[in-house]
Order: sequence, then structure tokens, then C-alpha cells
Amino acid sequence: MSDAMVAAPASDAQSGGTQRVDVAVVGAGFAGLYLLHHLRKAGFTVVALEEGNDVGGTWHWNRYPGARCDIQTIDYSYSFDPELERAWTWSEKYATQPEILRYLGFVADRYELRRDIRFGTKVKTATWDEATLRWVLTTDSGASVSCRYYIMATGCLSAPKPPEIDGVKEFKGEVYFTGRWPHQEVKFAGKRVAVIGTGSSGIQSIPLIAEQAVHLTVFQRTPNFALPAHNGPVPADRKTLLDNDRAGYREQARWSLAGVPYPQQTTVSWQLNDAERRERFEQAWAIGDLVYILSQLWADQGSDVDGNALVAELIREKIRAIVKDPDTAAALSPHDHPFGAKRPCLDTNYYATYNRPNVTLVNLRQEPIKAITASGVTTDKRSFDLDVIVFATGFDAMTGAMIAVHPITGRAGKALSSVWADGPQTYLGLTVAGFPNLFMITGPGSPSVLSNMTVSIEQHVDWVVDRLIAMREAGFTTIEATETAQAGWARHMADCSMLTLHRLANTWYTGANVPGKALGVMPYTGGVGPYRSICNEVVSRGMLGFKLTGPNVAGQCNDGEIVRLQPDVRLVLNMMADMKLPPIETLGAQGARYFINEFNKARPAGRPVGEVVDSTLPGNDGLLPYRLYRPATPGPHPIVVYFHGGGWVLGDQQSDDPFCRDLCRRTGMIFVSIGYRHAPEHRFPAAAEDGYAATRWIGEHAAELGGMSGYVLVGGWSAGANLAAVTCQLTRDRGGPHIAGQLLVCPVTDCAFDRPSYNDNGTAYFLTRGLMYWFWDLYCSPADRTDPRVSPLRGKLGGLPPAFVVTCEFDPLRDEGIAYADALAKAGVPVEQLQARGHFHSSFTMVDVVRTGASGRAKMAEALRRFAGMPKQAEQSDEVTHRDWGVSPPQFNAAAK
Ligand code: NA7
Repeated sequence: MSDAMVAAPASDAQSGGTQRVDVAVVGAGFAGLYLLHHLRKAGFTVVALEEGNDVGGTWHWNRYPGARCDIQTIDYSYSFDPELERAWTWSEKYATQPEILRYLGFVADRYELRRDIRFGTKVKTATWDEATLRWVLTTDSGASVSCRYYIMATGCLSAPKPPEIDGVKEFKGEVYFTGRWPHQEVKFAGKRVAVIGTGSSGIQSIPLIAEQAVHLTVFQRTPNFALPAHNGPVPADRKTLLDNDRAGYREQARWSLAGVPYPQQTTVSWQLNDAERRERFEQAWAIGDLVYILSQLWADQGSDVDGNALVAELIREKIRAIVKDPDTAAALSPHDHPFGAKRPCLDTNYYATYNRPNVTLVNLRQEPIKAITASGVTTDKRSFDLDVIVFATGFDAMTGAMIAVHPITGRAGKALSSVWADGPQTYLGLTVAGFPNLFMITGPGSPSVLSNMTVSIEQHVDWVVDRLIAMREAGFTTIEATETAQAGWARHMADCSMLTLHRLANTWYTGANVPGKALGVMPYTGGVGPYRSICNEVVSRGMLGFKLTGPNVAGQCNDGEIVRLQPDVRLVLNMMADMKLPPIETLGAQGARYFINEFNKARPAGRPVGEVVDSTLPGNDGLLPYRLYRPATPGPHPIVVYFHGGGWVLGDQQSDDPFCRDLCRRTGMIFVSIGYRHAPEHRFPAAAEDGYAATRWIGEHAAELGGMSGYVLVGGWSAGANLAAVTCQLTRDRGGPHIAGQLLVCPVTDCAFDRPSYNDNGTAYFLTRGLMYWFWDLYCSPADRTDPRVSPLRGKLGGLPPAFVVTCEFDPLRDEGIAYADALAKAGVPVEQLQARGHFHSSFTMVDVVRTGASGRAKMAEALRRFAGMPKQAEQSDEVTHRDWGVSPPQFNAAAK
């Protein structure tokens, strides 16, 4: 059956002033229309309630001159019906508001949606009725509605915020709001016009108003980054991609990060030189596509302040080149937020407009508006006589339209506005604990405004409608998120937002544009594809985090948190699972070494250090290779003797290269990574004795290596941390050298395999129980395993150097690491622990892959510097986004305002 032929089941007749339906939808924009269609197709009775007098939602209200979408229109379209796609052709790369509105009207006609939409109807209150297990909606016109399910498709940018300037009512001229633009044409010719606000709406409308007005004064509080849209026909390259494989193109969009099918960029800024970066930037500038420039320049631009600053400066250079007056160019150049942290704009002639003689820019940072008067605007410094004021001052974004239905009263009489007083709390951005059978489309906590909205809307609608169908089939009539699931989602949201720069800017993404609004990154920053996979996982894990009940079936509740891993750890593990790698222990030692070397080739290059030297030193039985990493700062530097991971079998002196580089940069210390002998060729105690011999030699030759004499530090990861721990015991017992501190990252400390983490984390987190057994078998026969040179936990622990012990929540070795730290402390050794939530065994060594590991590495570096008596190092650029990591930052932090 064609989608266009779907018959609508009739809603129950209105009785006693109440319309009874299965589902009530609020809003008739992109989300409401697709919901209506999909729900009807699934056999539900539905009514949509829409305040406007026609379909369109945001596009119904935002009719200001120059209003266009800022995602290319071929991407900003429904994809649920191939026939619909064939039936509509966009005329431009970025369609105008009238064309988008025509499209939505076309969709409404095609599926005969209007007959189930009550236009001109505002929902006033919504109340959950415990007795009937239904929602009751009252409206400002016509019958109230009784529905089993209540779905808010109210949009993210649909509640304009008041301008918050005194005297607006005094003004005798014309006043317009971009978000509530009149339907008749507004004429600016011959008029003195002001535009207040330079977000997308201001930036799109200013050039067109300037062409008509006798004079235009732009009042700018915060300059924004704007890029030329280069609008015109749909670009041939994108259209060809779509035409050649429409289904594949759409599917790629659904699994992409932003809902537009661009590949993930992997090259980081420091791998490119100035000329290469400039070339990439110029290409992006010429393309005119927000998602392209935000995702395709270099991988660290959205996550690292230094990587971001490079783009920001290139854009400011463009502004200076376009705008002739240097003071105006300076005022238009953003410096107070990272590029992309605030929604950048797409423009047509925006900056060039300031070269017109009839345009003035007023920098409100230098002369704030005092008031609006009968004749115009008065700032601290001067008055402007005006005929027209256009407020392009934005929206109470993401939550405003939902809270505007007031009150929404859920279970136990609780109002949504009070539950969200400290910021929106949701599960998946789709549901709220305490509000059964209430769904939100693109609600706070979903990718929404950080994505191509149409892709996110379709995913949400499909997910919600599919759940309603499944519930109907199973006999369930209520669904409600659990508090545990919701709290887990807040934590995951906070973890995700540590990976981007959004939290560093005051924007409508964070609620900072509305005075008094709780602050926090409201949209989900983890990406569209990952979000989709999480929603799917909720279903595949038996509706994890939801309570389901029905009159004739047993209730169901699989309580829990859907994502407990750090977001980038989850991606890495999923990627590895998709690769269907063979278990390493089945490859044999040579095969496993080859495999790991090949695997390591694909990782991002480590960051530059002052110097890298390969050489050899005497081990316990012959020369050992080593790699020395020297900081760029003048020496002598403290030396850290470093032991790589690999279960005493794999790896070599450069296998932990990115980790050594990172720690070398953070600590300002020399790292010497030792190529100790491996099993099975050299079994226990070869590696342990090499570790000791190398440390002693380095201690004796520290000055020759450019290091400080008199002490060394030791560090290592995994089996390397085992060697570092063992080395500390051996140097204590064998007369030196003096070790000032030990860094043990996920150490092997004991030969017992019965601690809970061996079970909890034994199979699913890359380092498996089976692999550990294999390592042990190759390195050490059972009779030797209690020897402290391989099980340092069984050794004497008093008198050891201070230690920093790192363990990861999802690591089989977690509990033996914690046991070692506890035992050290008990023996009187100064010890600090970092128990890394949501991390796995390789989190900290996968530098620039598991970026949430940055703050943990910063703490390791701090500890090493403390051990060496050095002052705290200045924060590195990747710590800025991670500095709160590990302490469960609240999603919302009112104090931050
Ligand atoms: P935005 O992007 O929120 O822009 C609003 C603009 O108005 C922004 O420049 C604000 O400055 C400014 N503003 C807000 N209140 C005031 C007051 N009281 N005085 C002076 N200036 C003020 O809204 P838009 O409608 O342009 O765009 C919304 C989204 O629609 C956009 O991101 C796209 O996704 C489409 P501020 O930055 O707060 O200092």
C-alpha cells in the first residue's frame, strides 16, 4: 500500500466536550505531520492540536525576510516515503521559508493530514489521570482531549523569548519579531530600521532589510561566526550522490554524527601544516555548508580549544578581509566562544552589508541599550531615531514550547515545570520519569538542534510509534521511564558534553540566553548515529529503563542505565565488535604481535614532543632497545622509566608511543620506554629482571640522557605497570636507584583470577579473561606465580615509593589494581587512586581516540610532577573540556551563570 493511501481510523466522537483518541499530538510542523501520518498508518486514532492556522510549525511563524534552512535542503527533507521524495524537487541548495512551507503543505495534502489537525487550538493544560490512565488536555478553543498517549511535537525554537529591554511598549513606530512575523509583506523602503540581535535570524534578514531601508542600525550584543551560504541550485555533487543511491545516502545520514552523510574526519590539526589547514579551510569556505565546515576540516576542531582556535582565526581573517572599516570588522569578530559552540550562521552578503553607507553597527558591549523610547533606541552613549524595530532576539529554546503548556501535571500532581526547575531531566530526550505515556519529539536530551532535525525527527517518531505498536501487541497500556534510567541518561549526557566545546559558551543550547534559566547543555552532543544505536539498544535489552503495565498482563521493568561506558569508549568497543576481530589468544604469539602492530598503525599519531631518540641499553642479558621522549623545554628533566603494556608478550619500546608523548608533554619529563624481553621466548623472570636492570642503568646514566640525577620515576600500563611495581620492590631491596614515585596504570598485581572484576568484565571489554590466562601461561609457570616479581601484591610493600594507581571500571584487572593500592596504603606507602568511571583497560593509552581519558592523564601527570617536587603544570588544551571528568558533574549547574 502506498503511504499516500493510508486511511485514517476515525477518532471517537466528541462527547461531553471531550474528544477521545488514542494519541494526541501537539504541533503540526515537521514532527507533528510525520507523527500524524505514522500513527494513523499504524491504526491509532489521533488528533493533532496546532496553535497556528495552518501546518508548518517553526516555518509557519518564522517568515522574516531571508528566512531559510541552514542544512542543505536535499538533506532537510523527509525520507520515510520514497514516493514522496520522487514527487518533490527542491529549487535551491538552501530553500526559502516559503518553499519549505509549500513542501509541508504538499506533505499535508498528500497524506490528507489536515482533517485530523485542529488548527488555531492552543493546549492550555495537560493532566495525567491516574484513574483512567489517560491524559486530559484542555484547549483554548473547542473540546478538550482525552488520550492514552500525549506526544509533544512542539519544536525546539518555537517559543520566542521576550526582548528583555525596557520600554518596548513605548515605541511609537512599527515593531516586529522575527519569530512571529506577519503574514502580509513588511515594507522597509524609506524607513529608518533597527535590527536587535545577530543570531541566524538577524544575520539572514539584515542584508535584505539593508537593501530597502533608508538606514539600518544593527544592535549587536555578541558577534557570531557566519559563513557564506553560496546559495543557488542544489550542488551537483551532493545531488549525484543522492540520485545514485538514495537509500544508501539516507541510511548514511541516519548513522552519521550530525544527520548529514559526511564521513568522520580523522586527521587532527597538528598533523597538518599551516598551508594544508588553510587549503582545507578555503575549500570549506567555498562550499558553504555548516555541517561540512564543522565536521570536515580537522578532527579536533570541535573538541579541543587549540584545534578550534585555528578555525576561528581563519574566519576572523575573512571578516577582516570583507569588512572595510577595521573597527567594524573588529566588532563583528567573535572572540568569546569557540567556533561551533554557539550555532554558527549561514549568510548571504552579511559581512559585506556593513560596507554600505546606510548601515551602522552598534556594539552593545561598548554601549548597552538603556531603553526603548517613543522615538527609538537609547544606548549609554547616544539615541537613535527609528521608524521600525525588528527584534531578532531568539527563543526560549528546547524547553520553552513545552513548558508553555502549563501545567503539564504528571503522576502525583507534579508539574513538569517544577520537575525541570533546575533544568530538563529526561530519558533519551523522549520521556520523563513521573510522566507516563508522555513523549517528546526532539526534546532536551536528544540530538535535535545539533543535528539535521528531519533525520532526528524521523528517528524519534519511528521509535515512539514502534513502541506504541509493540505495547499494543503485548497488552501494555502505560510506559514510563524509571528514575535510575533518567539519572543515568543525565550522567551520559554530561559525559558526552565533556567531549565537545558547547559547554564553554553562553548560548541557547545551554539556556544562557534566557535570564534565570537553569544552565546546562540541553541537546545530546553524542551524535545522531550513536544516539540511534542507544535507542535501539534500549529495545533490544527489553525496554531497559522503562516500566510497562497493562490491565491484563504482568508489569515489566528492566531497570538500569543504558550507557555506563564513557561515550567514546562505547564507540571504540562497538567499532571493535563490528570488526569481528579474532580473539588475540588464538593467533599465536607471532600472529598476535603482527596483529597488534597493524592495529596500532591505524591510531592517530601522537602529539609532537621536543625530541625522540631510539637507542639501546644493557638489560639483564644483553642489549635492550629503548625509545626516549624529551620535552621541548630546556633540561635537565626528571626521567620516567616506562614499561609498555602487552601481557609480557606483545608490544615494544614504541608501542605506547602516543601515551608516552602525551605524558612527556604534560609532565615536562623525559620518558624512556623500554623494549624489555618478551615471553614465550623469554619467560619469567626475564621481563622483571630487564625492568630492574634498565632502571638501574638509567639511574646511573641519567645525566648523559639529559635527565636529573639522583632519582628516577617509573611508570607503566597493564603488564608494564606490573613491571613498574616489581621494579620498585627490587630497587628497594637491591640498593637503588632511588625511585621518587610510581605510576601504575591498570596494573597486573596478582595471580588470582577470582576477584569480581574478572567475572564482571571478563568477556566484553577487549582485554578478556581468556587473553589474560593466555598471557599468564606464556609468561609464567604456575609454580612461579606467587613470586612477588610477577605478583607484587604478594610482596613486602612497606618502604615503597609513593604511588598513583589507576584502575578502570570495565577492566578485568580493576580489582587487583584497587587491591594493590589499598595494600600499599595499609603498608604506609603514600598512595592515590584514580578509579576511572566508564573506562576500559585501554582507555588511557588510546590517546586522541578515547578523548575522555584526557583528564585522567592530566591527573597522572600532576602526580608524577608532585613526586618529583615540581609545581603544577599549566592546563593543556584538551583538559579544558575534561577538567570536571570523573566527578559526575551535574548536568545543570545554576552557579555557572
Ligand atoms: P539566536 O540565535 O538566539 O539569536 C538571538 C540574538 O539576539 C543574539 O544575537 C542575542 O545576543 C540577541 N539578543 C537577545 N536578547 C537580546 C537583548 N536583550 N539585547 C540585545 N541583543 C539580544 O536566535 P535566532 O532567532 O537568530 O536563531 C535561532 C536559531 O534558529 C538559529 O540558531 C538557527 O538554528 C535557526 P546574545 O548572543 O544572546 O548576546
